[in-house]
Amino acid sequence: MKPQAVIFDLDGVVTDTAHLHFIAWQQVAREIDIEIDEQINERLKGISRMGSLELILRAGGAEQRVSQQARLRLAERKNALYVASLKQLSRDSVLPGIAPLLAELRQQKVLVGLASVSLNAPGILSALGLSDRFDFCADAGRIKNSKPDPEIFLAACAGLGVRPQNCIGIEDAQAGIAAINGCGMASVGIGPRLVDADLLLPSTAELSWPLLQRLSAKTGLTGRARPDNE
Ligand code: B16
Ligand code: MG
Repeated sequence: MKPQAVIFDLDGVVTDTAHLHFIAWQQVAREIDIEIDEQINERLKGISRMGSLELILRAGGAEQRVSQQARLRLAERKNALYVASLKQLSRDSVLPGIAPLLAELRQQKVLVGLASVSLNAPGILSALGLSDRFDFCADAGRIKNSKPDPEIFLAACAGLGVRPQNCIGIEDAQAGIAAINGCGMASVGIGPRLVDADLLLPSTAELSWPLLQRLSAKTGLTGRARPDNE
């Protein structure tokens, strides 16, 4: 049994940009006297830009004192810092195991999708030299709800023309695992602190086509219930 498609998260799965998000948010948060730590950063993974800012303001008890206009300026400033830091990305920034897996999936005629809520995803894929490796990238600009809502994964499935129940999703964030499970795909979690994934791996280096095939057989892929009316 093989999946119709494998759908990848970007930050933390294809490349490690989570620490670049963190450095940019840390700098912006300090400007409004908020200190953020790695624990907060963990909660920002898979959450949209404005959603991340709201979480930071809440954590710093600053929701009341920062106006909507100031929030937009802070989000813009964070993005400018983040985009500047993306200049350091190159083909060498692709995480271990990803390039061989993408090549194997193409050889196996399994479709490849991207489900990132980052508005910078197209630029990042291009910097990594991977733009032509994905059959469809969901457009984060058209998504109303970021992860844990399944919307971005459902958009990737729709763009690829596949049923979620026949696909595997790969994520490094707990919110992302919830999104994958929520649309009935089989889930692969990358990293030490995740729970609830059908397959948990310590890092992307352990990803392989035989493992994904085994996961397809184990989950039966089509045997999952979907919460909506499909
Ligand atoms: P941007 P993913 C997410 O990407 C990041 O995990 C999250 O930390 C970030 O806030 C979000 O993208 C939005 O990114 O500000 O570039 O639009 O994990 O879904 O690939
Ligand atoms: Mg991620």
